[in-house]
Amino acid sequence: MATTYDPRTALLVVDVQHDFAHPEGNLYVPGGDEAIAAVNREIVRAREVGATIVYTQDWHPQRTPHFTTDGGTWPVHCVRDTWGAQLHEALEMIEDAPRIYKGTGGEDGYSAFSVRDPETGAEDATELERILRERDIERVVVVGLAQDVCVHATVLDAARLGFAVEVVLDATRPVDLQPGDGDRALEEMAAAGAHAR
Ligand code: VGL
Ligand code: ZN
Repeated sequence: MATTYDPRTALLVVDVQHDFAHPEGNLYVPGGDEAIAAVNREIVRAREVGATIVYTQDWHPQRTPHFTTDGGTWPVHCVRDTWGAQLHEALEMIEDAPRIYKGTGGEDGYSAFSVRDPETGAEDATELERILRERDIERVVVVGLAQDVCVHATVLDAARLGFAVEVVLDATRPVDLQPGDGDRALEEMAAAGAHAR
């Protein structure tokens, strides 16, 4: 059954950026480009009934311990103000929708709700929770990339913060850095109370 929307639901469109969603991107998530049509379908549905739509972007400085070049986990990706960091050109854009930039200070920005210093482990909140509370949001639908990284982290934070959570499976794809990461992420999200559709 299709996901439903209402004014107390927010659609979180996670990191549909060239580096993840374009085959020439630096950290291409397999099938990421194929998920965009499904993401757009959700955006249109959410828009029709006045649900809140929030776009997130991974937005890194050139040097950060998030990148393998500085001892981290990931190839260089989503460096702020580059093509790779732009939202994919095929993504349906809603004017005036809030945008959340994460990782801007060199932190890991996996969850749309929080960032984490990879060296000290210190966590800090993004503006997302405040935006959702201001609008009386009680439920979030999460789509975008990558299912086993930023979608996963966002879903777990949303559940922890007390939001009802749904993930739309055809509108996300795992990066599967280790085989099975995508499936493990699905299990953890389900265990946290999120519903997959
Ligand atoms: C992401 C790996 C590194 C994501 C961000 O958006 O899922 N993945 N940084
Ligand atoms: Zn990143």
